[in-house]
Amino acid sequence: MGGAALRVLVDMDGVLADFEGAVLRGFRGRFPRDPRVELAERRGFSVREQYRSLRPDLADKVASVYESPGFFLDLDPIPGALEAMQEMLHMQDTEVFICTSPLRKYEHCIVEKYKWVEKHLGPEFVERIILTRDKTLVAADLLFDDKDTITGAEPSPSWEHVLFSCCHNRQVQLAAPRRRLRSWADDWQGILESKRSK
Ligand code: T3P
Ligand code: MG
Repeated sequence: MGGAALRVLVDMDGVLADFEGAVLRGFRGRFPRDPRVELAERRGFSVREQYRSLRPDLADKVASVYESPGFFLDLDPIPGALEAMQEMLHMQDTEVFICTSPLRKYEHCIVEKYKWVEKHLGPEFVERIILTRDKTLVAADLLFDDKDTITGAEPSPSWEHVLFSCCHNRQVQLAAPRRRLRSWADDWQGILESKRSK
Protein backbone atom coordinates (compact mmCIF):
# COMPACT_ATOMS: atom_id res chain seq x y z
CA MET A 1 0.00 0.00 0.00
CA GLY A 2 1.37 3.38 -0.97
CA GLY A 3 0.87 6.73 0.73
CA ALA A 4 -2.11 9.02 0.37
CA ALA A 5 -3.94 9.13 -2.94
CA LEU A 6 -2.99 11.75 -5.49
CA ARG A 7 -5.70 14.43 -5.49
CA VAL A 8 -6.43 16.06 -8.82
CA LEU A 9 -8.70 19.05 -9.44
CA VAL A 10 -10.03 19.52 -12.95
CA ASP A 11 -11.55 22.85 -13.95
CA MET A 12 -14.75 22.85 -15.95
CA ASP A 13 -15.04 25.72 -18.48
CA GLY A 14 -12.21 25.62 -20.98
CA VAL A 15 -11.07 22.18 -19.77
CA LEU A 16 -14.14 19.90 -19.72
CA ALA A 17 -16.72 22.16 -21.38
CA ASP A 18 -16.22 24.38 -24.42
CA PHE A 19 -17.17 27.82 -23.07
CA GLU A 20 -15.29 29.78 -25.76
CA GLY A 21 -16.83 27.95 -28.73
CA ALA A 22 -20.32 28.46 -27.35
CA VAL A 23 -19.76 32.17 -26.64
CA LEU A 24 -18.70 32.77 -30.23
CA ARG A 25 -21.56 30.71 -31.66
CA GLY A 26 -24.09 32.41 -29.38
CA PHE A 27 -22.78 35.88 -30.15
CA ARG A 28 -22.79 35.26 -33.89
CA GLY A 29 -26.37 33.97 -33.71
CA ARG A 30 -27.68 36.81 -31.61
CA PHE A 31 -25.72 39.77 -32.95
CA PRO A 32 -24.87 38.76 -36.53
CA ARG A 33 -24.20 42.32 -37.67
CA ASP A 34 -21.75 43.19 -34.90
CA PRO A 35 -18.00 42.57 -35.08
CA ARG A 36 -16.78 39.58 -33.09
CA VAL A 37 -13.58 38.01 -31.84
CA GLU A 38 -12.77 34.79 -33.69
CA LEU A 39 -11.25 32.03 -31.53
CA ALA A 40 -7.87 32.42 -33.24
CA GLU A 41 -7.87 36.09 -32.14
CA ARG A 42 -8.83 35.50 -28.49
CA ARG A 43 -6.35 36.92 -25.99
CA GLY A 44 -6.73 37.11 -22.23
CA PHE A 45 -9.05 35.15 -19.95
CA SER A 46 -11.95 37.60 -19.97
CA VAL A 47 -14.17 37.45 -23.04
CA ARG A 48 -15.98 40.56 -21.86
CA GLU A 49 -12.78 42.65 -21.71
CA GLN A 50 -11.69 41.69 -25.19
CA TYR A 51 -15.11 42.51 -26.65
CA ARG A 52 -15.07 45.78 -24.69
CA SER A 53 -11.80 46.77 -26.32
CA LEU A 54 -13.24 45.94 -29.74
CA ARG A 55 -16.19 48.30 -29.04
CA PRO A 56 -17.45 49.28 -25.59
CA ASP A 57 -21.10 48.32 -26.16
CA LEU A 58 -20.09 44.76 -27.09
CA ALA A 59 -19.08 43.97 -23.49
CA ASP A 60 -22.66 43.75 -22.26
CA LYS A 61 -23.77 42.02 -25.43
CA VAL A 62 -21.26 39.20 -25.08
CA ALA A 63 -22.02 38.86 -21.37
CA SER A 64 -25.71 38.49 -22.22
CA VAL A 65 -24.75 35.41 -24.25
CA TYR A 66 -23.11 33.53 -21.36
CA GLU A 67 -25.64 34.78 -18.82
CA SER A 68 -28.59 33.40 -20.83
CA PRO A 69 -30.56 30.41 -19.56
CA GLY A 70 -29.36 27.20 -21.21
CA PHE A 71 -25.89 28.50 -22.05
CA PHE A 72 -23.92 26.40 -19.56
CA LEU A 73 -26.11 23.32 -20.00
CA ASP A 74 -25.58 23.32 -23.76
CA LEU A 75 -21.77 23.51 -23.77
CA ASP A 76 -20.06 20.83 -25.83
CA PRO A 77 -17.56 18.61 -24.07
CA ILE A 78 -13.90 19.33 -24.91
CA PRO A 79 -12.53 16.45 -27.03
CA GLY A 80 -11.21 13.61 -24.88
CA ALA A 81 -12.29 15.20 -21.59
CA LEU A 82 -15.08 12.80 -20.66
CA GLU A 83 -12.94 9.75 -21.38
CA ALA A 84 -10.01 11.17 -19.38
CA MET A 85 -12.28 11.86 -16.39
CA GLN A 86 -13.66 8.31 -16.40
CA GLU A 87 -10.13 6.96 -16.63
CA MET A 88 -8.99 9.14 -13.71
CA LEU A 89 -12.02 8.12 -11.63
CA HIS A 90 -10.99 4.49 -11.90
CA MET A 91 -7.25 5.03 -11.50
CA GLN A 92 -5.68 3.53 -8.40
CA ASP A 93 -4.49 5.89 -5.66
CA THR A 94 -6.13 8.82 -7.41
CA GLU A 95 -8.93 11.14 -6.33
CA VAL A 96 -10.42 13.39 -8.97
CA PHE A 97 -12.67 16.39 -8.36
CA ILE A 98 -14.21 19.01 -10.61
CA CYS A 99 -13.25 22.43 -9.31
CA THR A 100 -15.24 25.21 -10.93
CA SER A 101 -16.25 28.81 -10.26
CA PRO A 102 -19.77 30.14 -10.75
CA LEU A 103 -20.38 33.39 -12.59
CA ARG A 104 -21.10 36.34 -10.31
CA LYS A 105 -24.47 36.33 -12.01
CA TYR A 106 -25.03 32.78 -10.80
CA GLU A 107 -28.76 32.21 -11.44
CA HIS A 108 -28.59 29.77 -14.34
CA CYS A 109 -24.90 28.95 -14.22
CA ILE A 110 -24.83 26.98 -10.97
CA VAL A 111 -27.70 24.61 -11.57
CA GLU A 112 -26.71 24.14 -15.20
CA LYS A 113 -23.15 23.22 -14.25
CA TYR A 114 -24.54 20.49 -11.96
CA LYS A 115 -26.88 19.27 -14.72
CA TRP A 116 -24.07 19.27 -17.27
CA VAL A 117 -21.92 17.10 -15.03
CA GLU A 118 -24.76 14.67 -14.38
CA LYS A 119 -25.59 14.47 -18.10
CA HIS A 120 -22.05 14.03 -19.40
CA LEU A 121 -20.18 12.43 -16.51
CA GLY A 122 -22.86 10.84 -14.34
CA PRO A 123 -23.93 11.00 -10.69
CA GLU A 124 -20.53 9.90 -9.31
CA PHE A 125 -19.11 13.15 -10.59
CA VAL A 126 -21.95 15.28 -9.22
CA GLU A 127 -20.63 14.12 -5.82
CA ARG A 128 -17.23 15.40 -6.86
CA ILE A 129 -18.09 18.99 -7.75
CA ILE A 130 -16.32 21.68 -5.76
CA LEU A 131 -17.95 25.02 -6.54
CA THR A 132 -15.91 27.97 -5.33
CA ARG A 133 -14.83 31.45 -6.35
CA ASP A 134 -11.51 30.78 -4.59
CA LYS A 135 -9.64 27.71 -5.81
CA THR A 136 -6.54 28.57 -3.74
CA LEU A 137 -8.38 27.36 -0.61
CA VAL A 138 -8.86 23.84 -1.98
CA ALA A 139 -6.10 21.39 -1.04
CA ALA A 140 -4.84 19.08 -3.81
CA ASP A 141 -1.73 17.96 -5.68
CA LEU A 142 -2.73 19.19 -9.11
CA LEU A 143 -5.13 21.65 -10.71
CA PHE A 144 -5.71 21.55 -14.47
CA ASP A 145 -7.15 24.96 -15.37
CA ASP A 146 -7.24 27.21 -18.45
CA LYS A 147 -7.00 30.46 -16.48
CA ASP A 148 -3.38 31.61 -16.65
CA THR A 149 -3.23 33.29 -13.24
CA ILE A 150 -5.19 31.87 -10.32
CA THR A 151 -5.14 33.88 -7.13
CA GLY A 152 -7.13 34.00 -3.93
CA ALA A 153 -6.92 34.19 -0.16
CA GLU A 154 -4.18 31.56 0.10
CA PRO A 155 -0.85 32.93 -1.16
CA SER A 156 0.73 29.48 -1.57
CA PRO A 157 -1.87 26.99 -2.72
CA SER A 158 -1.00 23.32 -2.20
CA TRP A 159 -1.61 22.35 -5.81
CA GLU A 160 0.55 22.71 -8.88
CA HIS A 161 -1.43 24.60 -11.50
CA VAL A 162 -1.01 22.99 -14.91
CA LEU A 163 -2.26 25.39 -17.57
CA PHE A 164 -4.73 23.70 -19.90
CA SER A 165 -4.32 25.19 -23.36
CA CYS A 166 -7.29 27.14 -24.67
CA CYS A 167 -7.67 29.74 -27.44
CA HIS A 168 -7.23 32.66 -24.99
CA ASN A 169 -3.98 31.41 -23.39
CA ARG A 170 -2.00 30.05 -26.37
CA GLN A 171 0.24 33.14 -26.45
CA VAL A 172 0.97 33.10 -22.71
CA GLN A 173 4.63 32.35 -22.01
CA LEU A 174 4.98 30.32 -18.85
CA ALA A 175 7.92 30.95 -16.56
CA ALA A 176 9.79 27.78 -15.50
CA PRO A 177 8.85 25.42 -13.88
CA ARG A 178 5.24 26.01 -14.92
CA ARG A 179 3.85 23.51 -17.42
CA ARG A 180 0.91 23.00 -19.74
CA LEU A 181 -1.41 20.27 -20.81
CA ARG A 182 -1.99 21.04 -24.51
CA SER A 183 -5.16 18.97 -24.84
CA TRP A 184 -6.61 15.76 -23.44
CA ALA A 185 -4.58 13.92 -26.10
CA ASP A 186 -1.43 15.24 -24.39
CA ASP A 187 0.25 13.17 -21.65
CA TRP A 188 -1.92 13.93 -18.61
CA GLN A 189 -1.11 10.50 -17.21
CA GLY A 190 2.59 11.45 -17.22
CA ILE A 191 1.82 14.62 -15.25
CA LEU A 192 -0.07 12.59 -12.63
CA GLU A 193 2.80 10.10 -12.39
CA SER A 194 5.31 12.91 -11.93
CA LYS A 195 3.46 14.02 -8.77
CA ARG A 196 3.25 10.66 -7.05
CA SER A 197 5.50 10.21 -4.08
CA LYS A 198 7.96 7.38 -4.42
P1 T3P B 1 -14.50 27.48 -14.59
O1 T3P B 1 -14.00 27.79 -13.21
O2 T3P B 1 -15.18 26.14 -14.68
O3 T3P B 1 -13.48 27.64 -15.66
O4 T3P B 1 -16.47 32.63 -14.18
C1 T3P B 1 -17.35 31.58 -14.08
C2 T3P B 1 -17.02 30.43 -15.03
O5 T3P B 1 -17.09 30.87 -16.35
C3 T3P B 1 -15.62 29.91 -14.81
O6 T3P B 1 -15.68 28.50 -14.93
C4 T3P B 1 -14.81 30.52 -15.94
C5 T3P B 1 -15.82 30.81 -17.00
N1 T3P B 1 -15.55 32.07 -17.69
C6 T3P B 1 -14.58 32.10 -18.67
O7 T3P B 1 -13.96 31.08 -18.94
N2 T3P B 1 -14.34 33.29 -19.31
C7 T3P B 1 -15.02 34.42 -19.04
O8 T3P B 1 -14.77 35.48 -19.64
C8 T3P B 1 -16.03 34.36 -18.01
C9 T3P B 1 -16.81 35.58 -17.64
C10 T3P B 1 -16.25 33.19 -17.37
MG1 MG C 1 -11.81 27.42 -16.81
